[in-house]
Amino acid sequence: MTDEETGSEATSGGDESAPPEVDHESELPEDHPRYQSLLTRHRIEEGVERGITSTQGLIAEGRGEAFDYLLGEETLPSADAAARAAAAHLLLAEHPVLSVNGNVAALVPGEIVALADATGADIEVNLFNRSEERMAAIAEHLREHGADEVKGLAANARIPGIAHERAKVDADGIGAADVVLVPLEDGDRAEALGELGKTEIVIDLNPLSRSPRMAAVPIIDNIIRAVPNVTRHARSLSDASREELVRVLQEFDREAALREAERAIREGDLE
Ligand code: PTJ
Repeated sequence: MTDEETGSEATSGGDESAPPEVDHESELPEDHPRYQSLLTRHRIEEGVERGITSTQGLIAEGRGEAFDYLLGEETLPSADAAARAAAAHLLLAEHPVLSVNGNVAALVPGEIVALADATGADIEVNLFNRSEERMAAIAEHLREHGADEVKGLAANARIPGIAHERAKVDADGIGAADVVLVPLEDGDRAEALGELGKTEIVIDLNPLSRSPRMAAVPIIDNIIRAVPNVTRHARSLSDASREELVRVLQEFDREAALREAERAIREGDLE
């Protein structure tokens, strides 16, 4: 669509209508009041076009976006505290793993690589709608964004108690992990990973969803903001002693984080 067809007003700040279709995200107007939402939609759409994100991922994104709208598209102080606790868990872990699905790969590929670098975590692709083509496309996409090694393709271990494709993991990846970041998922795998004694960090905009409710650390925030925020905390905690990191974990209140997010969504002031 051209500017003439949409009217140039559409791209100016203050007008909340979507700007004309863009080929690259750098063309999105950063001063648009709904910039973050436009960026997210653009990345997800491109993810589907590139065979990275499933069409169901579009629906999941729409659901997340509604919650983010009610949160005012901002990181709550309780979500920031959760991001700090997540960083402490990842730094204390023997074998941390960041699990990546089609939405995560489309939305925050470079940011996941940066978090893995800051915490020494492995990156593993794990899909609900698993196909060899999508697995390969996501691994390639992550490598293009700087990942050295991407796990998940061997699929030589299974998580007990899961009937679907998400049960497939790498024995030396999620299979051997003590701490796993599990963003944007349903509750089945979160529950099964918990039963294996793994510590779970969940990023999900819905505080009522089963996966954040199962997690040791629920980060109720948009993944676009949450992953860079965990990385920022990991960098600032990189010289912290074991005792200091344990203190960060002890000070974090998961129930309060869930409660605060639910309160903000139900009672939020949408000025
Ligand atoms: O790539 P695949 O095949 O593994 O499939 C991935 C999807 C996301 C399609 C699959 O895991 C799925 O259907 O997930 P659900 O059950 O819709 O759950 C997704 C959760 O993520 C919902 O609670 C959404 O509110 C939340 N969510 C969506 N977008 C975001 C989000 N949370 C944080 N940031 C987002 N951008």
